[in-house]
This record gives sequence, structure tokens and C-alpha cells, in this order.
Amino acid sequence: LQMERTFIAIKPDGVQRGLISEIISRFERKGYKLVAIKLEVPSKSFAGKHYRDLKDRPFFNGLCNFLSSGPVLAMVWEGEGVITYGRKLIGATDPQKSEPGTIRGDLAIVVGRNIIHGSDGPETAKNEINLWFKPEELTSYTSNQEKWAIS
Ligand code: YYY
Ligand code: MG
Repeated sequence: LQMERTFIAIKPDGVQRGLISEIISRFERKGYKLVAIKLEVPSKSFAGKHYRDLKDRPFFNGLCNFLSSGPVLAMVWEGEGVITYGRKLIGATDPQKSEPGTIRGDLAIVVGRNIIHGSDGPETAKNEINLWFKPEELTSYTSNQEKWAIS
């Protein structure tokens, strides 16, 4: 059974605001395993690929400009239920509606600057991991935490 993986990215606003360690720690403390990480400035066309499902939305152009406006911290996290629970950790898309205790609820105010991306399902997780990472950039290792965090 291949353990579930999700694509998580700290957007340029989260990086510029110095929230990298705060955000990583929430996934790390939960018990999830980091299997890939890199900092890069995506091109606008790459941002368009990442958000291709939203290409007909009025905010698409601004969203792609924003994502390509500075460094993005791209990551892959692994663990049981990490796709769905990762979205719970992140909170609702609009930070005005995100619960306190979530990343967006605690750290963001407006939808256009909501600091973090997370895959919304198994298919998008697979596609986004493949878009952002080469297979050899994904590490495979046993975390010594596993026997404590997982039954
Ligand atoms: O997956 P998630 O990031 O929570 O929301 P999506 O509906 O996939 O939208 C992607 C991205 O687009 C969102 O994080 C902010 C931006 N956006 C926006 O600027 N205005 C909206 N009304 C909806 C989304
Ligand atoms: Mg989405």
C-alpha cells in the first residue's frame, strides 16, 4: 500500500512574511512526513499550469501573476489521510471563513493572499506532485517517528 501524498506550497506572501517554519511545523508536529521540498520562483506560464482548472475564473490572471511574483516553497507531505487532513490544517479558501486554529484562519486575512496551497483530492495531488517535482526529487525513507505516530 503506497502511503498517501499531497502537494503543499507556501505562496510568495507566506514566504515573504516569514511564515515558512510556522507552516512546516504544523504538518511536522501532526506527524506527517516531508518527502520533497524546494524553493523556486515559478514562471507565469507554470503558475497557469498549476491553476489550469481555474483558467475561466475572473481572478485567474491576477492569481498567476501573484504565484509567480516571488519564491514559492513547494513540498510533498506523506501520511495516512494527508490530502484531506492537510486541507483541514490549511482551512477554508477565504481566510474570512477559515476557522481559528487553521493556518489561513490564524495567519491570513484575504482570499487573494491566503499564503498556502494544498491539493484538493487524490487526482490533483498526483498531478500537482508530477508538475512540480521530478520522480528523483521525491525521497523515500523510514521516519523514526512512524512507530510512535502510527499504531
Ligand atoms: O484550493 P484553494 O486554494 O483553497 O482554493 P481554489 O478554489 O482552488 O482557488 C485557488 C486560489 O485562487 C485560492 O487559494 C485563492 C484564489 N482565489 C481568489 O483569489 N479569489 C477567489 N474568489 C477564489 C480563489
Ligand atoms: Mg484548489
